[in-house]
Amino acid sequence: MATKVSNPVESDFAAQLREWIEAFDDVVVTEGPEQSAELLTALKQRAREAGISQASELTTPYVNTIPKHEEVPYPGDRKMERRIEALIRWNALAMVHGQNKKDQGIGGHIATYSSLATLLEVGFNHFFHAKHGDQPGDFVYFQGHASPGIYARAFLLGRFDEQRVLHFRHELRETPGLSSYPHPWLMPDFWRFPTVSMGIGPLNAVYQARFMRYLENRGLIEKTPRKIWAFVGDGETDEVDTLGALSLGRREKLDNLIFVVNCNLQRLDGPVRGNARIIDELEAVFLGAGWNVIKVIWGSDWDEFFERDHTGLLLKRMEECVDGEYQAFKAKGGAYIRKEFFGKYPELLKLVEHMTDDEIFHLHRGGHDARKIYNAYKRAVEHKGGPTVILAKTVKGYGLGSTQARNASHQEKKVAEDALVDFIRRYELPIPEADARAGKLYRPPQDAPEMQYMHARRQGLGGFMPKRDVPKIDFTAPKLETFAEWTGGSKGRAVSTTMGFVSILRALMKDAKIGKLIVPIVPDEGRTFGLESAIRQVGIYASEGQKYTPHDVDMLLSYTEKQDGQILEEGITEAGSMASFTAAGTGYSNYLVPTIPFYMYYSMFGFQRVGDMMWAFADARGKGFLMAGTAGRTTMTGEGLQHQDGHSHLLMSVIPTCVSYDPAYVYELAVILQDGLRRMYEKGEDLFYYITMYNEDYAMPEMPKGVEEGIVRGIYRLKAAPNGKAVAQLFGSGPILNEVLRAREILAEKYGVETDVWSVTSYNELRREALGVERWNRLHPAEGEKTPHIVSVLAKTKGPVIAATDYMKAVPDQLAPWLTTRLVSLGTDGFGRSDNREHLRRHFEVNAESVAAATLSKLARDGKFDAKKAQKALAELGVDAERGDPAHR
Ligand SMILES: Cc1ncc(C[n+]2csc(CCOP(=O)(O)OP(=O)(O)O)c2C)c(N)n1
Ligand SMILES: [Mg+2]
Repeated sequence: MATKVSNPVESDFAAQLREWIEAFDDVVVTEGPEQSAELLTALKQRAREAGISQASELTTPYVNTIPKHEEVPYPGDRKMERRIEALIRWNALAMVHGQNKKDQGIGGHIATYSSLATLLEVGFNHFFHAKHGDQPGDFVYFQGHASPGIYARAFLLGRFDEQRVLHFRHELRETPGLSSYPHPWLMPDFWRFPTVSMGIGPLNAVYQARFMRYLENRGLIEKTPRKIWAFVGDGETDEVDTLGALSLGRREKLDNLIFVVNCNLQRLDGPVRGNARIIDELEAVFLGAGWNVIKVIWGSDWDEFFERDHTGLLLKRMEECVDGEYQAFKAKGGAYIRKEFFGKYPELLKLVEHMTDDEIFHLHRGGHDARKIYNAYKRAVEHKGGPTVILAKTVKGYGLGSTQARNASHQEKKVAEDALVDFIRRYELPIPEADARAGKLYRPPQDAPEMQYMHARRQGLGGFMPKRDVPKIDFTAPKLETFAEWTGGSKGRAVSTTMGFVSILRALMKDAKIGKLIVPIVPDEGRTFGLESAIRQVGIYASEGQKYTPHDVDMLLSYTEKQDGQILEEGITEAGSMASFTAAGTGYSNYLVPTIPFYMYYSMFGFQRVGDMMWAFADARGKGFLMAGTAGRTTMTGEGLQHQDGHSHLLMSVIPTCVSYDPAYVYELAVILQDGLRRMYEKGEDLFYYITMYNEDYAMPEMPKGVEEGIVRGIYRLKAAPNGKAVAQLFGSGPILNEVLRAREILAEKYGVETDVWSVTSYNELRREALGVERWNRLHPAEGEKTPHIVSVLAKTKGPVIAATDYMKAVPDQLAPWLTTRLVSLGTDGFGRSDNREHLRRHFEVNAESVAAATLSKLARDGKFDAKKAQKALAELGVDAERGDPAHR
């Protein structure tokens, strides 16, 4: 029987293969690794040319990317830095531990920082530049859960006094506290980037890097070698947000961007990839996305083993082990590692025969080795042409004794007192045992050598970090008069509020002073909003310009991409667009350039898709305009259930700094935009605006006199019944205001019922004001009662309030506490449908007929209109009283 080996063809081939391998080995020995790699690349290229395809290799051996012989020596005083790191670790530990002893369950994290400390310290001592001159320094997105370490460092540097640190997670006491995580809203002088919601930090970092280039290419900031560092958890990489925008980094050649993934192999519940190796998986993902990948897996103490291991057996053993095993090694100690890791092969056991179990246990991982980290950072900083990721292997809960590398380590807040004593002994900290047991903070005097070293390193790099300081913005908003074209009405021409907005936007971009600060952002919906003219006017930003002649070059509104283009056309990514909005909306604080973003999108794909990012935007004190197009559940026709938004105003009402409006007319929009520019940029209020825009065309009236204040406060009377004879008050917003106006005519003409019509531009703002007044009244029972705006506005009016909106009934219902028995809300509760406006509005009972019918019905209930006549009117108006409720259909 012929075996494979006896097959003459195959054995010939096997011999050939052997020859090739021997020849290659020769090259490796004589020419070295770089030339060998070059040879392989050349061979691969040849194979491609010959049409031979081969599976692409996206993981490299499980060793450090930078070989020892390419390393540069460490420039810092390692002994000193180790001591500083120990002091920081101690204070972070003492802070969290102490706080939980004092206030059980207050929380805090130590295991994350324990794994990250050296990765951060090398950065703080040698890489992270603070602001220099008028340029902000590097940006660092810290892993949110590592904040105790950042606080401990700031404490050592004297940035916080002891009292402040003792109020970690006690933010509501007399002494100012420290927020749990990075929150610029809560600590505006300290934190810049909210990162604690997993995935948002890395995504924002990618777009921040791109936005930095955008500002450079548009001449708004100088080109600098500044970097953006994002520290990311390995568990965090499971969030789609974390990895979703990697290709942008490559496409835009963002060599100002560095990710450091803290691969401590664990997340909250257990291992990130128990049955595999997360570093291999991430290497493939990042390499595939075109990033420069630097693996920092093994510490310097492993170098010697690699040198002594001539057979490749050590690497083989490393590649046999999965992360679940690597975690167990660090949890179970040196004897276990000797037996289970080295013990598998007698040759490997020999490598460590001269070492004690304790020495074996303390063999370092790359992410705890400052020299390895330094070399990786240096390469990352010097790398040109694209972003870099450093995959650093660490140990979760490093140095925390029995907490280290345990599945539960993420949630450990307290450490056994013996472990605390153990800690100070191991790191030789001059803390009395009793103080250690009590978890007391320890800060050497500021003239101690450690402190001086820390200060000197930071001074050399520009100063403290993190730090957020925002000088007053010098900005004057254009006066309302400059918007005359839009407050003057459309002179009978039917236009939509969206069209009105685009023409305002175009005018703003032409403004000599603020035009260049405008940043229009759009996720592939430019044409939906009629942005073609703006595209031609200012161009789409393209870092490499336009390398092709667009097919529509001969047309007036051709697709124009420019290196200094102004529009950020993000493609179909609401999350990416929101990240750009975040970068631009915080430009005033991060670059000292008050960029004014206008992010235009389908309102349905707003908060419900990227709400967490909007929340982070508010936390970051972002400013700007969210322009929600194709709004309304009945105004957006044809597209149906997944597109028709009847609830975003409710969703946006939850964000405290979001001011939201639902304007009906272009003049309202103009007033709101002007007021927004004034409040956010001129007055410096930390707000952002949510404005719904519609695509229904109708003639835009001229602005009546004296309504400006009403528009921004949320309500004004648009039409008053003659001689104050109104028996009901009709509220309308957005295009439904037109239905309400028609209802007014029906009521007057057919039923002799006179009404006032009010335009309600913001129920959210009216409610907020009323809540504020009500609270004041509650807290001052002995003083004269104040009146909420909505109550004073309606004080002299008679009859019920019938409020109709293209949003859910809950939107007007927000005023119910102050309108007691007066309010009837008509809204669009229920699933959307594809149909035209007429049918949609009849279905949701927000058309003029439904508004009129509801008014008569309420008047009847109130005894002001004959009930039988009201019932008859319903039929006359085509309102089917027995039809199913659209809220449930
Ligand atoms: C969006 C989101 N989901 C869940 C959490 C809760 N959470 C906080 S830390 C954590 C585990 C983090 O693991 P990893 O990213 O590996 O960081 P490590 O602490 O291990 O460095 C989880 C699930 C969160 N903060 N954000
Ligand atoms: Mg982790």
